[in-house]
Amino acid sequence: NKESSSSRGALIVLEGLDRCGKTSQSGRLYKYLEEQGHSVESWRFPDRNTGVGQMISSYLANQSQLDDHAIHLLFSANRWEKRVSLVHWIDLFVSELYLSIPVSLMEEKLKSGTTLIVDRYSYSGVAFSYAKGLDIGWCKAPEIGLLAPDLVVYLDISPEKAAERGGYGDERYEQLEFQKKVAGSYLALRDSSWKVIDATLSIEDIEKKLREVVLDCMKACHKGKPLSQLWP
Ligand code: NYM
Repeated sequence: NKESSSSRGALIVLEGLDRCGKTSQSGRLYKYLEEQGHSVESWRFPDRNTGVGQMISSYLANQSQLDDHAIHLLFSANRWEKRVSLVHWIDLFVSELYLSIPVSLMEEKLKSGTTLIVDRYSYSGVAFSYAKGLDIGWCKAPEIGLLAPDLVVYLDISPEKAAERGGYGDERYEQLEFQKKVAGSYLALRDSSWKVIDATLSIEDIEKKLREVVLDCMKACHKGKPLSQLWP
């Protein structure tokens, strides 16, 4: 129908410390929205599938060393490369036939009505680098002009509680002392528009609260709330 074809999807971002439960909640939310018949995709940053993403992945696995500023810019570049398509068609050479397949990135998806649930975004970028001691203004600068989320949900857990959950892997940053600094960074970044959910509630209670704020936000976007850019 006319209304739904002209309405856009919502850009929903989930943030929080490592082990706060973001990834499982985004999976549950995705499943729910899809079952309700919404056009929805589940994204995450870093996106390790691109060339830049592979450099990030090897840095996180301690397989390469990079200056703190350099890795910060790579995380940001990884978001920029997913913002908007440079070319709308990619040519694939398959047994002497050229096939064209459309490539649609963040902006096109939202404009065509797809809601994106994104596990980490610019706030992670700033929070982790600021926790290392970089200047916060410098950290925010490369994110200027990226699409601003319509909703940021912060899954709130203390670093100590998150550490108790176990399962910190071997990746960089997954240590209690550093996570305490990251928690401080998030506090500095948070504003009143963020929806903060207590991440120590039961999985079902978190899921319920998350659905409520997300559905409200999707309604506002359907009604014509314009897309905007960082930092508002
Ligand atoms: N991280 C993630 C950053 O330091 N900057 C960023 O911009 C983003 C998106 O990467 N510990 C950090 C946070 C995580 C790590 O993320 C890997 P995940 O969600 O564990 O794949």
